[in-house]
Amino acid sequence: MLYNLLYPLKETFLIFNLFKYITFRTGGAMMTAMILSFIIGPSFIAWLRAKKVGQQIRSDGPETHFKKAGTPTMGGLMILFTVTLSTILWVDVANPYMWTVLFVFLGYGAIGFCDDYAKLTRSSSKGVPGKVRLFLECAIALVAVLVVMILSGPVLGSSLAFPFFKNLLVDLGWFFVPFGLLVVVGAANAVNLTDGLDGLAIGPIMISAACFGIISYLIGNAKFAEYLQIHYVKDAGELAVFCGALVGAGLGFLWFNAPPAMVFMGDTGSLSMGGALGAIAVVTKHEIVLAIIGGLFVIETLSVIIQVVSFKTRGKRVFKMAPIHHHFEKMGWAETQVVVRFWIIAIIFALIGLSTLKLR
Ligand code: 57M
Repeated sequence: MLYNLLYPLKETFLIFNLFKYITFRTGGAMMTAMILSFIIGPSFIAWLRAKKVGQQIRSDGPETHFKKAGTPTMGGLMILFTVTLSTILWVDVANPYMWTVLFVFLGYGAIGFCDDYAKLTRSSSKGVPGKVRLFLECAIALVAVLVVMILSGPVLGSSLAFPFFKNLLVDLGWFFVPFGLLVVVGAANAVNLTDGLDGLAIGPIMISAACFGIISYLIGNAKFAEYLQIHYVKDAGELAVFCGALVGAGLGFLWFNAPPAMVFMGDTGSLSMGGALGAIAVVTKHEIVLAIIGGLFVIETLSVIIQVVSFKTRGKRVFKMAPIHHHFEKMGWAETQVVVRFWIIAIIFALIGLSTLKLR
């Protein structure tokens, strides 16, 4: 919004020329979201406490988690607020991709909120029925994927890009619709499964958001895209501003979610941020790279699939408990040890993912 209001006045106030630069506005969005989180965080958590928005802890989980009962959840509401406000403040509000990603972010946030709210009011770990949740997630993703396909135009809109190959695009036609759905819904649920230890999810979310900030910026710049021999997506650069806001809000949230956590993000946070990352991957044609950068989320999801399949078919567990972070807790690793080591793995995945930009 500041761009739309102030940049036209650049002839009179030279300094407003700065608003032309996506990098400057990304930094602005990041700082705004972070500072806002630090300011509102304490009173927001106090408000959640007053409303008794406390987490139910499953009795079949690791014993170390029992003491976490009553920790305020739905901290994702703070993330939704700070990211949305900072993005709208710093982005070019005429950019359609930004609204599409924001639609997924807020839509998935609303689904997560209903789920968290249902769990609280029913005082159990069962929220919105799984099928209803999946239907709503697919409906929102469908709208977003169709809009992206229209905005990107024929061929590019329905094509899948391959990392490590120069400008290799395979046109999936209408099959791109279910594929895009899988990316958005899958990303949201993978992040959701990962969010089971203090700080575990938000670290890799910030790492992925930072990587996708860089990717969006390069993809949306014709010169950089040509130099790197990656496909150019006009207007996608503005998504860097959203990614910057996500990193800023993530840092602010981590301040309060650092062990021992004062607040959990809830499904409100995990579904919204996961869904948004999926939507950004679809816009930037970096769906496969999302699976690399978000490799930790993929491992967490695979551990659940392997565990459930093994248990149902052989009656035996592969892991002491799934998702895999619980397995390491059960092996005796301290919670912070699991978290920091998983962050290290997430950083390694992110570096491999980013290298695909150059290694072609
Ligand atoms: C969300 N939610 C956390 C918090 C957070 C199919 C099955 C594997 C599904 C899976 C599941 O339900 N996953 C989704 C996991 C929960 O956190 C809340 O949920 C939000 C995220 N959606 O923001 O509001 C608990 O996680 C801990 N936590 C922290 N710090 C944080 O910053 O310590 C969360 C955030 C919180 C808190 O204890 O209560 C969760 O884990 O429930 N189910 C599971 O993950 C369960 N696994 C399981 O049943 N495995 C079986 C299956 C696969 C066969 C097995 O291995 O045998 C575990 N969940 C729990 N205990 N709580 C089992 C043990």
